[in-house]
Amino acid sequence: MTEFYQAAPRLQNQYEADDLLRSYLRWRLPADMLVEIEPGLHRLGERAVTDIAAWGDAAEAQPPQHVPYDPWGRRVDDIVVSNAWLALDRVSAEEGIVATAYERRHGALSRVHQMAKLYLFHAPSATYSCPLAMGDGAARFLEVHGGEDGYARGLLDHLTTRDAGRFWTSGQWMTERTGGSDVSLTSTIARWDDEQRTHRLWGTKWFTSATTSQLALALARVESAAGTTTPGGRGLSVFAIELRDAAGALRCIRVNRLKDKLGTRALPTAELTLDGTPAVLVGGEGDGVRKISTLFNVTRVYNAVAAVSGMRRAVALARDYASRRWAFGRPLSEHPLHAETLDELETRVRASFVLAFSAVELMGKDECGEASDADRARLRLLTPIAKLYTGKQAVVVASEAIEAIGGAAYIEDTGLPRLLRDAQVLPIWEGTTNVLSLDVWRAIERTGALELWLDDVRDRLHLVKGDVLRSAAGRVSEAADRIERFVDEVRASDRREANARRLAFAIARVTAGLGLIEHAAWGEGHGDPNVREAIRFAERWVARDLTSLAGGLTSG
Ligand code: MFK
Repeated sequence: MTEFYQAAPRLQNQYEADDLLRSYLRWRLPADMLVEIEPGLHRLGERAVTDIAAWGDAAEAQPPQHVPYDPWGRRVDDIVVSNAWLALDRVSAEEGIVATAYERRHGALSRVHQMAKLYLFHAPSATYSCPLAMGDGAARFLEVHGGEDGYARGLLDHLTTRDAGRFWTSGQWMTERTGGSDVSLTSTIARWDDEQRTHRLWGTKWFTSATTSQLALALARVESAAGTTTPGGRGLSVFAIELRDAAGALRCIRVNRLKDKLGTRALPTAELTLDGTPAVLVGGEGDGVRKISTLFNVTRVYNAVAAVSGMRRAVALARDYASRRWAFGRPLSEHPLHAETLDELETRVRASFVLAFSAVELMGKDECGEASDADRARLRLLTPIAKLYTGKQAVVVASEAIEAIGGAAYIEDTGLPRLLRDAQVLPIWEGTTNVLSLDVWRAIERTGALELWLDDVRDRLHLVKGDVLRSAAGRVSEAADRIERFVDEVRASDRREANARRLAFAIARVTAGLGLIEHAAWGEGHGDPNVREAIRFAERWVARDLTSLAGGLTSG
């Protein structure tokens, strides 16, 4: 009798296997643009299961090491990373994972193209997407706040090139021991060095991801000649730091230690002491929190796309495994309850995808000067919403996908536990769910974003055709009405903070429902090959996630 060995889950080309991504791109992009960019997406989809995946696995297996001293006792603070991590840097430059957004070959839709690349790249990359996110955010910061300054332009060029030899990523040094969420407590000081004609920074940065980046944007408090500083977020300014000198040595920066994290183990995250680090003020003095929000709004959208990318991979693995694993006389995929579980996961992936890409589309318009005031307000609203909602979904989906595979997925050398470990950071960094829920209120109260969002939802629902989808659109409309009444109730009771998360989740669910229905309606009107699935999952979302919302949103 031959012994039984279970076949492992396997992945195909992740572009070709992703019906939703392909159908979404057919929907949103002009046909000639799609023809032009598809070969690159096919290639990246293949690399996502071959060389990039192999480098990601190797980088995970060989995490970064901190070498504080050289053999002769000199403090060097080397961070030794694997060759695989370096290869991921090279490939991300060559594939234009950041550059595509700044070349703007297709105007505002370049962002959609670039985020489609990120979506394929993130999951197998051992979170190399993190330095890319911060580099992209820094690039956008320099575009917006750097003006025509030659120094800022030079940095921007490094961050957005496809030339691997010149390509830089960036850190985002905000978090200090006093806290991650309350950035206004930042205590790093910037003093002007008149002799060297530069600022120098003194302080401790507590959570600096990707310390191998060449650049960082850091918050610090400028000290006056009299030795005084201005407290709060308004007293902060943004500084560009080039981390290393020409010989590769850190410039007045000490690495206290690398963080021992639950996940993202290939990513060198450090605690740093800034000990007179030369730094260039960018964007003028003061109002640092507001200014650096240009950066973190980009990384928040990255976070959302990365969350969907991780979910897609988890579900693809669980689905493949369900066809290979037999139990009780048939493949798992043929057990109705297992199939139902996978459908539930697919629904969450799809809803998260359309939500994340609704923010991506608005971001592209904003960057290309094509956004109206209403678009900008909706972007301001949907950025934290997309981030917070998809971050939470990513953990749920990874956990359920691991359970669907079973005990093997709990075993380290299958590589599958990483799905869950790496998902857990997504609701934490770049603003936790609660902090972002409060940011949603900030957007609503300061920009009138809710009313503009409601107008947009209602206008778009009117355009949905087809009997089946009209009825689903009616449910979305009821849920939107319910949100409007809920906000009135919350404002009247002045319990904004306690209700912030409920509101944010409700807006996320309606935005996702609208996107799923619009996509399905487009598919119906254009005979898209994936229309049946698009309708099925849109209806499922509306029936399950929106029907309860219309009746069940009560303020606490
Ligand atoms: C794969 C994906 C990888 C992603 C990369 C991950 C790398 C990981 C690195 C990190 O995690 S870095 C740490 C990230 N930390 C955060 O995201 C901080 C979370 N905390 C917040 O977001 C707080 O809401 C905030 C620090 C912004 C609160 O600060 P304040 O000073 O109490 O806020 P305030 O006074 O409300 O806002 C100051 C100004 O900024 C206001 O403008 P005005 O002065 O004109 O009134 C705000 O409107 C503006 N502002 C705040 N948030 C904004 C914003 N503007 C636009 N967009 C926003 N999101």
